[in-house]
Amino acid sequence: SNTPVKVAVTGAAGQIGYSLLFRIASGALLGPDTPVQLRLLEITPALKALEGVVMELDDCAFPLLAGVETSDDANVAFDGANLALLVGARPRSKGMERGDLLEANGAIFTAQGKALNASAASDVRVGVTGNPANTNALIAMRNAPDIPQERFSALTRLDHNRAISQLAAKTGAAVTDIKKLTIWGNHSATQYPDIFHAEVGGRNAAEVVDDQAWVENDFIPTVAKRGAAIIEARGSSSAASAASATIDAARDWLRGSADGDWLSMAVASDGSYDVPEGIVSSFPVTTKDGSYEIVQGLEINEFSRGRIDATVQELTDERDAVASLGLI
Ligand code: NAX
Repeated sequence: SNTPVKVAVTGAAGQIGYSLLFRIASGALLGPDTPVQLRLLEITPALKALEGVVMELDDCAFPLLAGVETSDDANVAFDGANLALLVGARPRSKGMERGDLLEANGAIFTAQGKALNASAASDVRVGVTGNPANTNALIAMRNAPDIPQERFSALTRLDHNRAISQLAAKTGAAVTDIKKLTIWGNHSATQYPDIFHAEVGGRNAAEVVDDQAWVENDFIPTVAKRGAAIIEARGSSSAASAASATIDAARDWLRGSADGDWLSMAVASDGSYDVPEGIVSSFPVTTKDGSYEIVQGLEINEFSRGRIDATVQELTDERDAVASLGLI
């Protein structure tokens, strides 16, 4: 029999959810032969809006959609989940300090970590999109002691895809010609998109570009500030592209990265590249059958070292802040 894969999505009535759910239900995540059951979590005041989204899912008559459950209880939504996409989070509101934001999200991700620990399937993979994504993933991981920490990741695939698009435009290449790009560190303005190991049509990208000023003054800030540019243009934050990256990341994690290429994923550091063990930081990874491996042995030049150290410093500061709040 073809048992449906249970995919839990939090924040399902939000903007990203409105794009994400329909693509999962259409087969973009698990392929054309795998039925999917959606298990949707929202806060109580958003359950009515979520019912409207479910009506639209019904109205698509997706052949692969084997059912939709909704709840405002994480233990119900995560029950038996094989994949949990944690999209819902508390946005920063006016006048909110960084510490307040970490605390508000800490409450959400401690509870969801505990619920995953208690209710999810034994093969669960957890992808965190909701911001601050790296630290939210760290909190969920540390509150789910029975789930191996390699089952948690935070989304830097949108940054990765943005960087591929910018590099393709600069070099006149197709996006499919760009390989081995890396996002290091935090999904924040300090992230470091690294082209020194990337390839454009099989040639070293930094040599093809041959313009360090462009890398420093144009490429890196454009990728790192893309989210703000989209808010400025669209009047709301990136949603369809964030949903698309959430799908790409989960699909490649479960089904594997391409030969001769790698991906960017924020995962628990094992100390590789002198990133302190335990923080959730973005690395170059290869994936296969739901597991990842951090790409080893890359030579890090002085410029990259400084950028990696800066974004990692921000992550250790966030880790220290949530530790002092008792969240991990
Ligand atoms: P929305 O505000 O449209 O939707 C968020 C939804 O989450 C809301 O419906 C809300 O009710 C729900 N929610 C809040 N607390 C919840 C809880 N405890 N349990 C379940 N649901 C809860 O935001 P949207 O634009 O969809 O963005 C969602 C998150 O993705 C935000 O944190 C956003 O900052 C983050 N992003 C992360 C990106 C990344 O690359 N990692 C890029 C896009 C996006 O900015």
